[in-house]
Amino acid sequence: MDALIHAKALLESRRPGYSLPQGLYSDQAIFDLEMDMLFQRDWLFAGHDCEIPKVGDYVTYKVGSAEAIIIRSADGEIRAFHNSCRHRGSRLCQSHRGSAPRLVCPYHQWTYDTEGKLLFAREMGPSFDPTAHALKPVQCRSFAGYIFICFAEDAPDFEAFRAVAEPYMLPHGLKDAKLAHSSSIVEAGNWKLVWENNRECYHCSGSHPELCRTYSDAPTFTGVVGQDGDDTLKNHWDRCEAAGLPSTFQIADNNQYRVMRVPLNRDTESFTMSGKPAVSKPLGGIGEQRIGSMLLFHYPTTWNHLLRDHTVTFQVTPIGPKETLVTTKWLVHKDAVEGVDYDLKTLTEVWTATNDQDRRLVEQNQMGIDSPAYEPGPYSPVYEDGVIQFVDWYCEAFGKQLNAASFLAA
Ligand code: 3BY
Ligand code: FES
Ligand code: FE
Repeated sequence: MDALIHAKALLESRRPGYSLPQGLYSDQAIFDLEMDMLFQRDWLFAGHDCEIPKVGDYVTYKVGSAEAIIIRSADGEIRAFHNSCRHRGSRLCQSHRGSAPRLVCPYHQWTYDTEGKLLFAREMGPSFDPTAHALKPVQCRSFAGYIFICFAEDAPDFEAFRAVAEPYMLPHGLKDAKLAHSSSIVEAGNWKLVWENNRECYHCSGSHPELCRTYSDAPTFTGVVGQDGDDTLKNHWDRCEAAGLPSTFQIADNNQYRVMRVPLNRDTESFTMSGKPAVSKPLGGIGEQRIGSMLLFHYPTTWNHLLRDHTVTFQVTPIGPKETLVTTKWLVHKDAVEGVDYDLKTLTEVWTATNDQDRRLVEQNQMGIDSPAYEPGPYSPVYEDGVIQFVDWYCEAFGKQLNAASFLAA
């Protein structure tokens, strides 16, 4: 209860249009509440269909105390379960990815099928009912090659997001993708600082020489204000929509997600040093050239760039109040062959460099916020409206959960 009161007081003390009070970026108690009340109650991006193509392939995904096993079941469906054995609760899958026809608990070998049913439990006596000890399901949805899960039984609506995003994503053919490369970096900063940094390009010209070859730092491209009055965007949308690609700016009523297609600089086509495509066998078979990037974000776990030749996806996983895992995945056509259709360095070098530059920015931001001199500072209304929008979403979503919890506790 003390933590609840503390969190509410911090949220109430924040000044709109300003960075957050220090405690929201650094306190363990706040972090624990965020995991329980935000991350474990909302839809989270957990991976891609193409990472688990065969029956029994699985990945695990952990936020706070909750961990899911996301597995391809025998019927071809993707399902998710809590990674906790129904015997005495041991973690069942102990590596981040794997493949198994059955899930066998390492502790006493209770054995489950790919649909979570308990198949085998040794010497449990005549009254033992295996059907009462299936793995606990985690809600799971997959569309356009993306998997989202929700740990809460009363998950919020997912369909409105799907209805908006799916038409933008389907032309990119991610059901026929493969994972060309994945990178995981741990940034010594709060997860909200990772997001704040992502939601503006105010820092781009000073920090991202490689990315700036192809990605414009125009506030209308990264932010959420002024898109309809931007002729460059409008011309791009008109051309792409005429080619059958949904492109216009759309944002959720509750601010949680946004989609939009943006052009890349001049005649460039992909996030490479030359601006030329990195992959000669494009995803989705889109005929139109120079379609730029389809930008998708969904708070609190993912931002994405869907290009013509490949897709780059980003996953934000908080580890502690000052530690965040950022996982980047490069997806290419499943038949594209490394060394023939693409070169891995050419494909990955721009974002590998950009991620490292962003990691440093986030870490330095955290260190400065930890200073006794820190006080919340103003966001640029021109370049940082996307950050304001993120912070507003966070304060509203977290505040709502805190209010509901204190109502229940009263
Ligand atoms: O990944 C992105 O979309 C953002 C846009 C601006 C900064 N960052 C690179
Ligand atoms: Fe899993 Fe005992 S805890 S079999
Ligand atoms: Fe950046």
